[in-house]
Amino acid sequence: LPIGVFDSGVGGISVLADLVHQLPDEEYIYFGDSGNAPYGVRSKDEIKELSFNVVDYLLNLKIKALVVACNTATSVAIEELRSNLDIPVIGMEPALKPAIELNRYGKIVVMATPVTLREKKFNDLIEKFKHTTNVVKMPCPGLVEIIEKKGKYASEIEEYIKKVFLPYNLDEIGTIVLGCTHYVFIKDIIADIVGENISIVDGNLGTARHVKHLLENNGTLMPISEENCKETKIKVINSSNDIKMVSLSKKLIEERL
Ligand code: DGN
Repeated sequence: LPIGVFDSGVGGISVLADLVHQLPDEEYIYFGDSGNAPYGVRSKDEIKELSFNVVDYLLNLKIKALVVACNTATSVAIEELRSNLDIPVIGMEPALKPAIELNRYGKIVVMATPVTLREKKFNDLIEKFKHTTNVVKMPCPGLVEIIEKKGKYASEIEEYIKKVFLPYNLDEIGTIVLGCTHYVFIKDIIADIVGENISIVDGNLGTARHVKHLLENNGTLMPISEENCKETKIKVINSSNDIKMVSLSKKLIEERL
């Protein structure tokens, strides 16, 4: 059976890329709920309802594991999803731990949707590391919307990123955590603006490794094939019929392979 992956839009494709890279012999169904994006400014109840709708759809197609490739949906719905499903459910977590492990001088800035930064899940995570670090929350309302837009968006993103970093002295920042799967697509733009002295980390690889580990443990991991030219089977579904998602997924997956 395939692994189901979902996000409010294109963001989770960045997670899919790492999954395919780690587990090329699996099959995948990706559901991007662009028709209802962004989730990050909605109420908790709405996000839960939308998430359950997508998950029901994926379960009907039969999947062996669910990856919630969205930090926002993970923050509000992961526990309920876990208790309602009898397959492994893997969510996202802003990569605070990897950022701390980098052990760089300076602040750790976590960029994410307002919901992710406000929810208990993230605040529990900060609490866990409160003695070791200096974490700055940087909510980025509206950024997902720009990334979801069709066509070129680089200049709009540049303007946005410059504006959110304006109140900060870049010399005091050591690491930036991309706590939203959409932001992985604009990593290069962020890097150009903040400069090479700041590290930028995301949680995608951690999630992909976690999926591998869980499937290994429950005996449903596809055996890794000898020849690595086998093509991974990926089905992409989009609730707003956006072809950008299909072309993006092809591009990103090729890049990571
Ligand atoms: N990719 C989602 C996340 O990781 O939070 C974005 C959520 C949204 O739609 N705002």
